[in-house]
Amino acid sequence: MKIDLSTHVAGVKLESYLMNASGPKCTTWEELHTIAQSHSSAVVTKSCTIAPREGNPEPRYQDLPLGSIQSMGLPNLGYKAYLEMIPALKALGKPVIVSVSGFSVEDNIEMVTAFQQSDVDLIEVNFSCPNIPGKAQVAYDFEQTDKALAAITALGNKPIGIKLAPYFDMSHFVAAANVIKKYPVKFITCINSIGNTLIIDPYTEQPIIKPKGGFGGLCGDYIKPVGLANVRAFRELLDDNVQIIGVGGIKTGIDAFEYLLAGADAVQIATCFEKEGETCFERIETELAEFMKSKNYQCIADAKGKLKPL
Ligand code: RRO
Repeated sequence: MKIDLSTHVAGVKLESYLMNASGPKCTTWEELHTIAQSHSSAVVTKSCTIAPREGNPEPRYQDLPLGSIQSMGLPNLGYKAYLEMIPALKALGKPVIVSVSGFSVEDNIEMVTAFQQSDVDLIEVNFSCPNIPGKAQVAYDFEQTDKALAAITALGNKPIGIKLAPYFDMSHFVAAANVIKKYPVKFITCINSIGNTLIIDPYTEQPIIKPKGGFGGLCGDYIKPVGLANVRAFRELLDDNVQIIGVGGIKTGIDAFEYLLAGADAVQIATCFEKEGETCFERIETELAEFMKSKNYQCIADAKGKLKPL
């Protein structure tokens, strides 16, 4: 029996539960084309800004034994380049999800308005980049999140979702969920990297990345328990008409299955894609299907959100 891994996010059908995350290897046309040719069920673009950006000084990314740390600083081609790529990307046959990350509400209004008029399938607004010197993460400021959502959810009919920072306190899950509930947010993506962590090389006595004195976003295995908790908490707090995309430390089919139990409608892969390349999508898909088969689950809905009480 073939396991059906198809799913829906904000009314968009995805042929499988797995896609790339905004972040690694999704900045240029060549990279996005590679994702479209892989088993990723959608093409998600690198977060864009109004103007093109080189990003932070290097070294700004380092592999770690259980993941990575990075402070890329939003290197991207500028939103107009992604706007122009959309017809060709769509022609490759998969849903396209654009990620936008303005430095102000006005920036986000300009970009969301433009993408609302495009052929993109979903718009993910990034409220949680931790790596811009002097800029706070919107997702940690609930008043700012409220104002931003009021503005960007009123610009058209294309589904809007938001990429959230990891939260670590139950009161913050409740506060974030209460703001989200006020607006037609169709999906949330959680979590972004754990921001402002520090890895020190004791031999050189230096940080291992350069920007912000070494402070950067922690990714990969280290953050999976945080990602699972965020997906679980929001699944319990939000109505079922808000889909949840899980991200954080997924590198095997069993990791993906854990996110499914927590309540994710789909998952995104960042660090594993960075390290392994685009073959990871097919590998993880096969592993997930095999694990579900071993448990007699036939489709995503059979296990979604079905974490059992202990
Ligand atoms: O580019 C980055 O430094 C970056 C972004 Br926009 C983000 O949302 N999360 C992250 O860990 N890095």
